[in-house]
Amino acid sequence: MPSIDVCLSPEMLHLYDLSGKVAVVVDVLRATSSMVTAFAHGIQKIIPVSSLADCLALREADFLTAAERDGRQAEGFDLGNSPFSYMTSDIKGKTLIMTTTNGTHAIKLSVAADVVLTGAFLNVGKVAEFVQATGKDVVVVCAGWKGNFNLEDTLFAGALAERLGTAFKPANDATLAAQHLYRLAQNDMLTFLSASSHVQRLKNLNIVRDVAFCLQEDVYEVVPVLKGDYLVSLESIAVS
Ligand code: 3SL
Repeated sequence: MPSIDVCLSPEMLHLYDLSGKVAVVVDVLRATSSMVTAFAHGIQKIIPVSSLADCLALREADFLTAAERDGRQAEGFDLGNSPFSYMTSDIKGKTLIMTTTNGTHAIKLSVAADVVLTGAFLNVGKVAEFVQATGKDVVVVCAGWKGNFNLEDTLFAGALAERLGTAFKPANDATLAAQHLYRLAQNDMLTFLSASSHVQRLKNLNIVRDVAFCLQEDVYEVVPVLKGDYLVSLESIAVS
């Protein structure tokens, strides 16, 4: 039986062997939620990069750039990290180069996996379907915050474990803890997370509506998957 494991922070990734497995990278607030939203609105490719310098260096005519640091849009880039900025037909067919404080870095750190995809509450059902179809062991890589644990990514891991049900065995206590937390939180995740550090940080920046949006389950049916250096939607690979 395949297993589901949870890496609670990218700092712990050295303890995990990703080879032969599916890595589901999650940064609920807000990087992977924005990526899922962008694919749902027709973006063609997202190139995740770790640094602002790489984001600028890879820029080409017609590419969009997105950069966030400490919750704010970095100066000199087209977009920040709010899912609402990707709800436009202007992004259709475009390539986006994106760097965020934690999310894009966690993706770069997960490339040893057989398959790397990005998950969020917004697409958790589709992620579960895909993972189930592979039959491979899965590791949820929580982006956290600057190497630290965060609650919202752990809740996503719990939600995914719940969706996978008894067909996947919990690999260790991190999975069990994530499931317990998700069961406690699922009826009102917004209240459950109200004192959490990143929700507080976003509140201080007046970014409250993003939090409520990102905590909704199964809004979109897209699954961003890493193909070489960039993410595409799984559906586009299946069609081509
Ligand atoms: O850390 C990240 O990658 C971001 O998602 C953080 S924020 O929500 O844009 O502040």
